Amino acid sequence: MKKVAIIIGSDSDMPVAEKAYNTLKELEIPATVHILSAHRTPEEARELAVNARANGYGAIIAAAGMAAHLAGAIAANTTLPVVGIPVKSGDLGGMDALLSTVMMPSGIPVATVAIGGGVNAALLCAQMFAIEDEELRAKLEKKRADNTAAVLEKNRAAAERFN
Ligand code: RP5
Repeated sequence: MKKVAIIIGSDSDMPVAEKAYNTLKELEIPATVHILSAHRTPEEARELAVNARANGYGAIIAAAGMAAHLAGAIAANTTLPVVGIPVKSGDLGGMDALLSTVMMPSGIPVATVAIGGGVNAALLCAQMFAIEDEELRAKLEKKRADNTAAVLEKNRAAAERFN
């Protein structure tokens, strides 16, 4: 199976990377984590993106905060799908990173998830891989069914207590 590269702009973004990594692991999708910045290590970030397809990756998750150009800079150097995660960091609570990540000009797409949305970033990669992988599709369907059952159980408990 193809791998997913999770790139974070700083080690302070690690909690978001862990959410994505753990979700991918749960689905048995191979993933690697890299601390590379579009402004602090631009050459190394570019190199990862340029070589990602040849190195067995099928998608890249890029998470960064503040003036978050990491996902766009990675996307500029690969035609693999890039999922961007805006990270809450600094004085603007993640709005800065959200707008920087989501507002990509035409030609270089970044599929942006919610601020801190590590789980959804991983699930989006899994859903792309599952287009041609029946086993993975079944795992995703089971995960959704489990989530549904958990919510309905909470609903039953709430009804017992209040209704
Ligand atoms: C961004 O600036 C990083 O992605 C991080 O979210 C933010 C702050 O970085 P540190 O100062 O914590 O290294 O480049």
